[in-house]
Amino acid sequence: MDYENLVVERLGPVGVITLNRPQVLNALSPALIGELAQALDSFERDPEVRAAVLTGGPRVFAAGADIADMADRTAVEQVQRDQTGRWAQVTTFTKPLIAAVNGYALGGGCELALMCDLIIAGDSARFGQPEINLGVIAGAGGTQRWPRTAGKYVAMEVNLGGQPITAQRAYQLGIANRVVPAEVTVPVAVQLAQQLAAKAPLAVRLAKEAVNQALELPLKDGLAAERKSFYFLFATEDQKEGMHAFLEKRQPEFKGR
Ligand code: CO8
Repeated sequence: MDYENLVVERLGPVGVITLNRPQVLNALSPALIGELAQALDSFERDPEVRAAVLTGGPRVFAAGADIADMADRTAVEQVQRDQTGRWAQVTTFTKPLIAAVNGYALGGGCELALMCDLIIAGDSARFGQPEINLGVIAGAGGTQRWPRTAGKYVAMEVNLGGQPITAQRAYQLGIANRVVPAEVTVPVAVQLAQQLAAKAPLAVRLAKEAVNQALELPLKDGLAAERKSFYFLFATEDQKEGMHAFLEKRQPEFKGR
C-alpha cells in the first residue's frame, strides 16, 4: 500500500512508521490518521511483525491535529466526521508500540505519544497540550492520560497552562522511559523494539493487555484477569520452550504458538 502522509518500513520483526508531513510539522490531518490506522492494521495482521516504532523523524514528532483543517468546522461537522475510532486504533494495537519522540509532541501529537506503550524521548522533545491557547481542550486523551501518568497537578498545569514540558521533566514524571541524544532516538527505539520482538509474542501481548487493564479495573479484577492470562499461557508452546530452555541452559526460540 502506498502512503501519502507516512513512511512505513520493516526492519526485521520491527515495523517502523514515520509521520511524514514535514511542511506542517507532521500536523495530524484526518487523512494521516486514516493512514496510520491502516499501517497499524497491516502490522497487526502480519505475524512477522512483533513490535512497532512510531516516530515523526529527527525534527518533530507532531505539532497536533491539523488546525487549518479544523479552524472553520462546526460542532455538528466535528461530530459527523468523528475520528475517535481511527485514533482509537492506536490503542487497540496488540503488539508493543514504542514512540520515538524528537522535538514537538503537541496537542494530538502528544496524545498520540501517550497512546503508545513506551516513549523514547530525544533531548529535544517537548510534550504539551496547547489546545487551550486555541480556545479548545484536548480531544484524544490529553485530559485523561496525563493525570493517570503524571498526576492531577501536572495534568492541570499542562492542560490549563498550555506550556510544553521538556524531555527531562517528562522523564522525571515517568512519561518518557529514556531520554537520549536526539540523533539516536529512533535507533534506540528500534533496538528496544527488537528486544521486545524476541520475547514470546503471546506473553508480550497479554502482558501489555494486563498493564493496560490496571489503569481501568479495580485491583481485585485486574489481579484476576492477570492470573487467568498467566494460567492461559501454560497452554502455549512458547511457555514449554521458555521454561525448558531455562532448565537446559540455552536460549529459547519463541514461535508465537
Ligand atoms: N496544524 C496545522 N499546521 C501547523 C500546525 C498544526 N497543528 N503546527 C504547525 N503548523 C504549520 C504552521 O502553520 C507553519 O506553516 P507555514 O509554513 O505554511 O506557515 C508550519 O507548520 C511551521 O510552523 P511554525 O512556523 O509555526 O513553526 P515554529 O517553529 O515557529 O513553531 C510550534 C512551532 C510551536 C509547534 C507552532 O507551529 C505551533 O504552536 N503549532 C501549533 C501547536 C498546537 O496548537 N497544537 C494543537 C492543535 S489542536 C489538537 O491537536 C487537538 C487534537 C484533538 C484530536 C481529536 C481527535 C478526535
